Amino acid sequence: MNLIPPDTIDMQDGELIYDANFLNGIEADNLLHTLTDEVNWRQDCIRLFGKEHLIPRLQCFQGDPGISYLYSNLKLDAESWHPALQQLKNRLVEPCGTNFNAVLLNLYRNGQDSMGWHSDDEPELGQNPTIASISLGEERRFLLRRKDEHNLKREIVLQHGSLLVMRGTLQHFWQHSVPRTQKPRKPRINLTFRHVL
Ligand SMILES: O=C(O)CCC(=O)C(=O)O
Ligand SMILES: [Mn+2]
Repeated sequence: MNLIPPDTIDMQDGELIYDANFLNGIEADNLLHTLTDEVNWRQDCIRLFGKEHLIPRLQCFQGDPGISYLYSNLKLDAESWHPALQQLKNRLVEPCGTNFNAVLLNLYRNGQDSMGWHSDDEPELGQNPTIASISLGEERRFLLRRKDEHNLKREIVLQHGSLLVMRGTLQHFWQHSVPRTQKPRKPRINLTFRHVL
């Protein structure tokens, strides 16, 4: 897909807006290195069908004091904001029209790290959440498929420094994923800013 930023992708239900150059190259490089070194990255376990599994990536949840998020049966209590992310959050208010109070950080160490099909539809995100997703580092494929018609798909290659906004009824009708790949891939960090009720 070749998009001129920022662009709205036709989704039928829900809105998807992509800005390939939200951060300039230097900002994106600096943020990638700072977060790689300074975030308390952890590999959590989730319980699926009674079995414990290590999630295939590292993560960290940050936000305002007292916020927690129940995600795949895993309760994440927000750590305090990294100052760089608090600043970034403030820059998102205008383009997104929302104030975020938390961010989920994911570190995909290589092509084997991934995120399976899901929607960001936890009750604590409210009815029609706006989610702002910033990508840093290696480009990875971000796929969407309709819940009622899995063959109907969209694909975006999320670039270093890009912003993808998901909003409206998108999470009701679409799932998204970051598939694993056999190709060698350098690390990638993704930040999803959310408003947790
Ligand atoms: O890494 C990505 O681009 C997607 C992350 C995601 O879907 C999530 O954190 O819920
Ligand atoms: Mn998601």
